[in-house]
Amino acid sequence: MDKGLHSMEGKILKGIGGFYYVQDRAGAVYECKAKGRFRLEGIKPMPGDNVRFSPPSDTEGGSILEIAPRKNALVRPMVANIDLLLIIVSAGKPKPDLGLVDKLLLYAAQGGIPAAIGVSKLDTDRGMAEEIQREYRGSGAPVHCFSARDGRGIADVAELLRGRCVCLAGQSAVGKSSLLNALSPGLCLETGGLSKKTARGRHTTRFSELLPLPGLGATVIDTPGFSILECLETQPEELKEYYPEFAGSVCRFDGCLHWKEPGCGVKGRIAAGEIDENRYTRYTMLLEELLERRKHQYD
Ligand SMILES: Nc1nc2c(ncn2[C@@H]2O[C@H](COP(=O)(O)OP(=O)(O)OP(=O)(O)O)[C@@H](O)[C@H]2O)c(=O)[nH]1
Ligand SMILES: [Mg+2]
Ligand SMILES: [Zn+2]
Repeated sequence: MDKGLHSMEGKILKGIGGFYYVQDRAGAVYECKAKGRFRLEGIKPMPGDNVRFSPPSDTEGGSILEIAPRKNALVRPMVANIDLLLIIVSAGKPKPDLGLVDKLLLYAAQGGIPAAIGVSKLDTDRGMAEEIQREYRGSGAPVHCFSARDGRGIADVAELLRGRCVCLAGQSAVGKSSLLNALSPGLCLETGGLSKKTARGRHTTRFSELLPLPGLGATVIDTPGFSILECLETQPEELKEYYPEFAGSVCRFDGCLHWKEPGCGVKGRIAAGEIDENRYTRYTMLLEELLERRKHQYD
């Protein structure tokens, strides 16, 4: 128990080859190993974990002693205790994949993680940025438009991130790393062109890394986010619950999926301009995908 005397509290930034890099409140980083007991208990420390640790001394290496209960955890990228999933979509190139945005919103909601949408490259297509903002007005996720190139909207995104642990997600080349560089120029993250797809292997490292943004008291995790979608497990009947804009619609049938049923109140509200039609159309596509998947489960 004497170890407790020298123990400190911190957050795991990354793990590599059995070592964990733990940052204390003051910003210093310590190399630690996990106690064997964690392996016995089947617990693997992950980036984002809040831990109690004993720092390395002259005679002994650093050691993680205790892991605080996680409020949430993503599998890919592997990270715990996310305060916000920031979904980035480009107003210009690459062509916005709003179906992916919808799925990421669903993924965040299922994990109990608040989500926000960042529309990047505002400098290239203002009209498209405004269209995306319109489509997600009822989604419950705030939408922030910005340009890492000319700096517009960056201050608002900085406020959104302040003091939080934020996971970025979105298609390749939408400008996630460019955004982080604009927020914190000292990071010097590598950015690339649209053809960067071929270099994808470099991003799919097994280890997620939390990057501190000192000026904002925030930590961020920069990731090629599309891989986190493999584990979407939603029942078709539940899907509509994840669309706040549908709430309060009055349908003729109980349990209306807002799909092909007659007397569906959602469709009436689309006609009245209260629900965005494109977001609804993508809802039906996702619903059909989930129904199809279920059908094949029992084939
Ligand atoms: N016009 C314009 N181009 C931008 C902006 N932000 C980023 N870009 C360009 O978009 C390309 C991709 O940017 P990255 O920041 O590497 O994109 P990423 O999302 O990190 O891509 P991955 O790491 O592959 O997932 C680069 O050529 C950037 O210069 C912007 O606000 N406006
Ligand atoms: Mg990047
Ligand atoms: Zn309905």
